[in-house]
Amino acid sequence: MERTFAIIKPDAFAAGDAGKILARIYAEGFKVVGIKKLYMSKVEAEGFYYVHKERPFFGELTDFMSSGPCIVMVLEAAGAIKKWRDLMGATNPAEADEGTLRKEFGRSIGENATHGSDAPETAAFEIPYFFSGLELL
Ligand code: FUP
Repeated sequence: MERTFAIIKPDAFAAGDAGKILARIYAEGFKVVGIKKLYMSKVEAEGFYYVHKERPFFGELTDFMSSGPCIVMVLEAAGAIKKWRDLMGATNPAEADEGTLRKEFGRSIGENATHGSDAPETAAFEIPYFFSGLELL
């Protein structure tokens, strides 16, 4: 079993799509090991996305991620990292396959409804950024 880190981003949370996205998560067979709503500060968003700090969209990205509440999760499944990224679809909703979460719920390349770790090392940073061991029992 593998664990990945996932976010229902502020656009999807504000639109009332969190329940539908969670239903898909369960339907696809993930175990929800950790889940909580939080309202990230700008500084917390900058820390989370520090790998992108030199990218031109960093300011816009961290403004958006701190613009409203989101839901952060730890999901478990066989091959969870790839399985969750496949379910999310391409970064840009306009390029995402039919049936993916970003196709159905994303608005733009920036406001794309969901986040998921892209590799085991990323998950190993992202999970403890938001969850303590006690929250994942
Ligand atoms: P992903 O792993 O699919 O979330 O995509 P990236 O790690 O490349 O980008 C992280 C986030 O930055 C995306 F979810 C949205 C934002 N982004 C932009 O706003 N503009 C871009 O051109 C690329 C990414």
